[in-house]
Amino acid sequence: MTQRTLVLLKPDAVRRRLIGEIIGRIEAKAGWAVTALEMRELDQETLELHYGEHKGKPFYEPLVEFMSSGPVVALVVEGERVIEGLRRLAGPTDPIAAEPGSIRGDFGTIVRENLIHASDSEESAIRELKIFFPGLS
Ligand code: RTP
Ligand code: MG
Repeated sequence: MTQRTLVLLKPDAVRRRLIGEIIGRIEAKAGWAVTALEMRELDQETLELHYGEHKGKPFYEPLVEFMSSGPVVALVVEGERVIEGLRRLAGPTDPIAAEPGSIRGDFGTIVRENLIHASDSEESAIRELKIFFPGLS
């Protein structure tokens, strides 16, 4: 099943010069391809759309502050079962709980600064891709 997912390399990944390392791990997966890529700063409106499900939670405000603290790299990744696969490659939200070998397990520090976002379902992927890459057919 070929799918498309949205990946964000968060501001900590950019600051720590991990863009190449993370994209390298994604591209190393056979059959996965980066089909669009953009570095950009995220405004409040975009973040509210993207992380709207978390509005009102205690971590929401610090999350938005962190996500707007520097540029992110937004990617479209396509491939076989890429939605589930990228969530596994990223590892659990909390880097302490993430296995070595996963991106968050190898490089993550605290739960908020966990380097990477990847859509968590087909519905999320469709919704999020529209926010970041509205021109995509
Ligand atoms: P993401 O949406 O960024 O891919 O991460 P996720 O699905 O693994 O985690 P989610 O529950 O959607 O949370 C979104 C992001 O909010 C930050 N967070 N901080 N307790 C906390 O301080 C806390 N919980 C979550 C993380 O940056 C998380 O990735
Ligand atoms: Mg999430």
